[in-house]
Amino acid sequence: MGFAPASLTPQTPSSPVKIHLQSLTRHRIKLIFSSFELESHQECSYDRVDFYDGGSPETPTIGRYCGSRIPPMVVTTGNHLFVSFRSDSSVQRKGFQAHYSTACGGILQAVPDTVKSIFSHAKYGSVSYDNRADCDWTIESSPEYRVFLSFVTFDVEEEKDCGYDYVEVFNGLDSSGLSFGKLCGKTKPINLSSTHDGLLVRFRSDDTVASKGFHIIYEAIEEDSLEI
Ligand SMILES: [Ca+2]
Repeated sequence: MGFAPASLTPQTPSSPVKIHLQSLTRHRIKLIFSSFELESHQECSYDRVDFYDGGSPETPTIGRYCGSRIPPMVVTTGNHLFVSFRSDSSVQRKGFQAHYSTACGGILQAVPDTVKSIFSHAKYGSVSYDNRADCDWTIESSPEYRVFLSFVTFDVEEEKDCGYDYVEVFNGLDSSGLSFGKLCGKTKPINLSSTHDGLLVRFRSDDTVASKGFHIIYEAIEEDSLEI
């Protein structure tokens, strides 16, 4: 169901160290530095670490860091993070240490004939979701397709107005789209479909009482293949 938090502690070899992290639960990847000490240079021309928002160095860059100031937290938009660490042959420093974990939400692509899953949290099935969850998943489809979404399991703290914890799905890629209403409790909600380019799935939880969470599946369907 994903990966356990671990640490990255590259030494300082002369050839680049490349690491590709993938979160199997379609959650974003969050990386927090605990120590950082690389050779300092204004453009990081000698020793440096680069982060990319995807599975390769051809994907958009998140940041390039060197020197001894601890970088800010790195968070991806999808479930891939590519790390490239390079050092030249002179002036060695201690390197860096970082811990990665999953952060909920992200930007997802719905594809025809391919069923994909969203879980409320990375440890779905073994523990309840976290308090103070604040997750937005946008699910985009290609032109001529809609996003079809179905709840496989659903268990979110119940309150008559869903005022504590809730899932809210919007018809569109942000919360300006029409809401399908706040969902909570143990009753599995009906299937949903976007009228055009995508859906936003929002999950919020308050400070106390957590439930099992949910498993959603989604795929792209042709615009005229379903009426809801
Ligand atoms: Ca709660």
